[in-house]
Amino acid sequence: MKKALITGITGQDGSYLAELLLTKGYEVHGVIRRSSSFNTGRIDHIYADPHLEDVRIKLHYGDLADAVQMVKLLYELQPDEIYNLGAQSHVKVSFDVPEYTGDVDGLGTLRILEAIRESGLLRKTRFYQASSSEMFGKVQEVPQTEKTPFWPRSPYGCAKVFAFWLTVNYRESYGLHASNGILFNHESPRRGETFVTRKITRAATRIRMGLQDKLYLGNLDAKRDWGFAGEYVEMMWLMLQQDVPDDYVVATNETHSVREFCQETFGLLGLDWEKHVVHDSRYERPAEVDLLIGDPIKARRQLGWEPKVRFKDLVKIMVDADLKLAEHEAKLKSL
Ligand code: NDP
Ligand code: GDR
Repeated sequence: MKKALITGITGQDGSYLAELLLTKGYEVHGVIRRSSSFNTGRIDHIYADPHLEDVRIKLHYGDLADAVQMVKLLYELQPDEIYNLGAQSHVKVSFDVPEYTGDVDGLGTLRILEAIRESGLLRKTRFYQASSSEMFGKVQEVPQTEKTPFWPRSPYGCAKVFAFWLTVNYRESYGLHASNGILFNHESPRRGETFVTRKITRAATRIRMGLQDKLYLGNLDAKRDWGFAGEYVEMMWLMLQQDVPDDYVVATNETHSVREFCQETFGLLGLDWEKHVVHDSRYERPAEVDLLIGDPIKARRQLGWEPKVRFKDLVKIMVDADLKLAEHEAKLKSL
């Protein structure tokens, strides 16, 4: 039975990836942070009591800021595959906590790579790094490919560039099977509620149910290549099944503005977005990434991967899920 370790298992992608690996017969280990309130909501449905027999999902306390624990964990587990998804993943927040973001997203990756070396796993373990389209930043080429130069526009983007090159460097220096997935924005009903897509679908459905009236947003002109998280995690796994490690863009090759996301969402609910969306400059960033659109042709040609969920399908999936949540909230309120 193959053993995988996921950092960031409690996040959006970690939860989908854990599901996928369990269906493929893996023993799945996840690193979770100690928190004063429960932070395992996204994986509760797959979590099993460790007292039961044949449990294939196991959680370990740890933190990407803690190198010693990482070495201990790798030494103990000897995983076949490591998926490094843990991160302070909010771009705007990275301007507020740049040092922390650099520590966790940048140095945190280095800590895992060194832990692999330190625990003698360079020949055994395969490594996936959650790289990001944010690394492209300032528009230099459209669409963006694996060859497009990086020009990050946030502390988050800078930290991810550092982690990207470290991953390449450990591949070239030590022969580690290490790959970068350069993933463009991907969303789902499990998306954190402060990212713009989920913020919009949550607010619009609550407005539909009479639970709120306004939605405060920043820059509506930014364009993103939005895909569905559930199918992007398949690419993470596929990359580690190849004989040769490599870096791949994962995207839909379709781009839409935040404004269009609003129009589509409110439209599905029979609402006029312009009556509810209010500009608030606090949600703008000191430097913005204006246009992202990725060309996933390498992923299609070499790994046979192609996204099926398009922009409108994605909005519908998210609206349907959040409408159920809002209906439930409205019901509770009326009791
Ligand atoms: P989320 O923010 O949903 O999840 C982040 C995960 O990282 C959570 O499990 C979080 O734990 C964990 N984490 C945060 N800080 C630490 C730390 N110091 N030590 C250990 N774990 C930590 O992100 P996504 O699932 O959306 O993204 C997964 C990865 O992919 C991230 O690295 C992100 O930067 C990257 N990425 C995401 C894209 C997207 O569009 N979603 C696109 C490209 C890259 P907790 O639950 O306790 O907060
Ligand atoms: P992004 O996602 O920064 O692309 O990073 P986010 O959803 O936060 O922003 C997308 C765009 O929407 C604009 N925007 C707002 N954003 C937020 N969060 N809140 C608002 O109120 C708002 N109003 C307008 C932003 O300015 C931006 O242009 C995501 C994260 O998942 C990263 O971890 C990942 O690496 C990249 O996607 C690819």
